[in-house]
Amino acid sequence: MHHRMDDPDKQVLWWRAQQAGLTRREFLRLLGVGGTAALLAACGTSQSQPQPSAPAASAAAQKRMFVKAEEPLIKVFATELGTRWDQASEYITPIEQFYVRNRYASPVIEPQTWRLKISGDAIEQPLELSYDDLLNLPSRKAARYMECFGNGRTLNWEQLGYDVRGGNWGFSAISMGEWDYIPIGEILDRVKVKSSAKQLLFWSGVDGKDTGRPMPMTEVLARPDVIGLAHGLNSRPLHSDHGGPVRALVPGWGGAASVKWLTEIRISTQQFWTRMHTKEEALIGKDYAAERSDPRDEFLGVTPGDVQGIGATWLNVKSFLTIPLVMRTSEPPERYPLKQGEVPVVAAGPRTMQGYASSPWGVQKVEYSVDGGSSWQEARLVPPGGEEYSWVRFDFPWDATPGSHVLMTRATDKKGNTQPDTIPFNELGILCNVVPKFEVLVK
Ligand SMILES: Nc1nc2c(c(=O)[nH]1)N[C@H]1C(S)=C(S)[C@@H](COP(=O)(O)O)O[C@H]1N2
Ligand SMILES: [Mo]
Repeated sequence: MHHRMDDPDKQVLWWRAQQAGLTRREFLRLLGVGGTAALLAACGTSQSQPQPSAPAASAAAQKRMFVKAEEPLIKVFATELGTRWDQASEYITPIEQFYVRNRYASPVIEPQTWRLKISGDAIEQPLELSYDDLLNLPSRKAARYMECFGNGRTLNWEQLGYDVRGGNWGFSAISMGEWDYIPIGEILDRVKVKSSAKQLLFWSGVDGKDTGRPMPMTEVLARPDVIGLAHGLNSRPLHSDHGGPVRALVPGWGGAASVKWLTEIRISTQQFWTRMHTKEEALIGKDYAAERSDPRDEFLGVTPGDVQGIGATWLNVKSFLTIPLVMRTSEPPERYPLKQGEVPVVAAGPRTMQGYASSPWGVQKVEYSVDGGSSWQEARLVPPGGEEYSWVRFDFPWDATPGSHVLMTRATDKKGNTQPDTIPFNELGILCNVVPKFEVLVK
């Protein structure tokens, strides 16, 4: 059904082609007609792009985890790349800087072999779509942020003293994309969903055998135009690292709901349990009574014993400055701009501080404190943004005087939620949206 491009040289070529804005079809045509030389000519030959690995390297060493170049990003884990949020300034995150959260290596799937199967006991009309079939459906374009449930986990260790498990993302697991997507409503209309439908499962199983997660049908039906199947990112065919050729897009929910390399949708009268909403991406702790499974439910790669908490769904209101967080208690990831315990240094004098704030419901205001939380003022919101499912940039003037300072930001969303100073403990440290404290040394 799919084809993995295991040849690393071909992967690099495909990566280059995508950076150059070539479609998969153009890429294959050029490769077929003129070989590597024709392709490189079409892509240009920028030296900043990765070179094919040395032929002497072993097959295992050649296995690439990502299609795009890792170097511009922070390496949080072997399969996780974080955005350099301290360098961010744009509203739409460039693909080169867009965070990647994988459990396995990114598979490269050729659109012409890709199929989407829609089945289940709660539809009347099972359906199978090719890439062309999908692209023939009405498509929409929208700017939406993607955020991992683990974004901000660092604050558990650094500010709350909580001993949690998971990647040390800082604020590197949030990015803003401009997506082309087919609204899920288009699919639902065609398969004729029965009123008995209880859950919709987005499934891949292509990157590894156990990737996918369900949503309650009520949640899907509440937003048939917003939830969708994304095939484009930043006006290019969806990049392989971000789930190309097609991924689920569930704005407002943590990234885990937006299943990449989508191959299957199942709409069922029963409930599904997957790793991506039970032992991972779940609120687990004494403040969260675990969900209950039924023996008749379908367990995909997990057992009833893995249902340990509450599968995380909606994101919450957050904000951060474009300054690296000091990591004292936790160990900084690879290529993090600061060493453990190191404090960022800025020059004394008047300056403009910048940041980003996000919420599924849109950001209403951002307050800041430059005196460790004694006094607060309102920051200026920088258009565009601030609507539902989008982030917004903000800035404020600061006259930096020599010495140590703690800067804080506190966003309030359009639903009236304000970032708290603390949250109850959860084992995976997810959805940590406490008011962040940024230490800086002014010299
Ligand atoms: N098939 C598959 N889909 C997946 C994942 C994965 O590991 N496999 N990771 C999820 C998680 S946890 C997040 S945060 C988002 C990240 O999307 P991005 O890599 O495009 O930023 O993809 C989600 N979809
Ligand atoms: Mo995630």
